[in-house]
Amino acid sequence: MLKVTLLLGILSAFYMQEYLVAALNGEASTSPNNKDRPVGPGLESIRFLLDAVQRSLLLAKTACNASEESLEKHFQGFEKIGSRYFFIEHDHEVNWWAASNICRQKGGFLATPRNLEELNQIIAKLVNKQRYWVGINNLGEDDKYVSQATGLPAYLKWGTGQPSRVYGNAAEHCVELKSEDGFYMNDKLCENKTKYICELDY
Ligand SMILES: [Ca+2]
Repeated sequence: MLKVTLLLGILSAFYMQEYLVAALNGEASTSPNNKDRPVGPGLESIRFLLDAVQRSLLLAKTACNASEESLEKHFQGFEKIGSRYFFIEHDHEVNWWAASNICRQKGGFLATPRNLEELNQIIAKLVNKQRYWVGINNLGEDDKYVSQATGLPAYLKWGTGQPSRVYGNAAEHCVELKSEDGFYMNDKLCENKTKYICELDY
C-alpha cells in the first residue's frame, strides 16, 4: 500500500511538472481532461500547478517516512553484517528447535552463512568461548547438511574431528558455531541448549 501511494505521489508530481512546463510554454490549453483546472498560460494557472506539485511531493515524502518506520520495526534487533541482516542472541540459551522457532517469530530463520567471507563477518561479532546455533542440520539424510531456510546444501567449515557423527556420535544432527581456537562448526545434539544466530533473509 505504501509503495502504491509513493508511486502515485511521484507520478502525479512528474505529470504536473510536465504540465507546468507546457503552461510556461503556452501549451496548457491543448492538454486533455483539464475541465477542473485553470487554463494557461497565466500566473494563476502556474500557481495552481505549483501547489499541486507541492502536495504530491508532500504525499510522496509522507509515504517514504512511513515506509522507513515500517522497515525499522521489521529490522528491530537485527544488524547488518556484510550484505545481510542477522540477530545474535548473546544471553538466552535454548535448544535448536526453540532457537529455530524464535527466529521464525522474528520473521527470519536460524542463520546459515553463505560462504567463508560471510562466516568470518559473523564470527567477528561473536563472543569468544561461546557457542551459537546456526540453521544447519542433517535431520533429513545423514550425509547431507542443509540450510533450514532453503533446504539446500549449506556452506560448511568443520572443526578438527567434526562432524563427530562420522566417529560414532550419530545422534548429533544440529550444527553450532563453537569457539576454542577460533570459531568452527560442530555437530551437536539438537536438544542441547545454547545461544543462537538468526538471519532475516536467505
Ligand atoms: Ca560434534
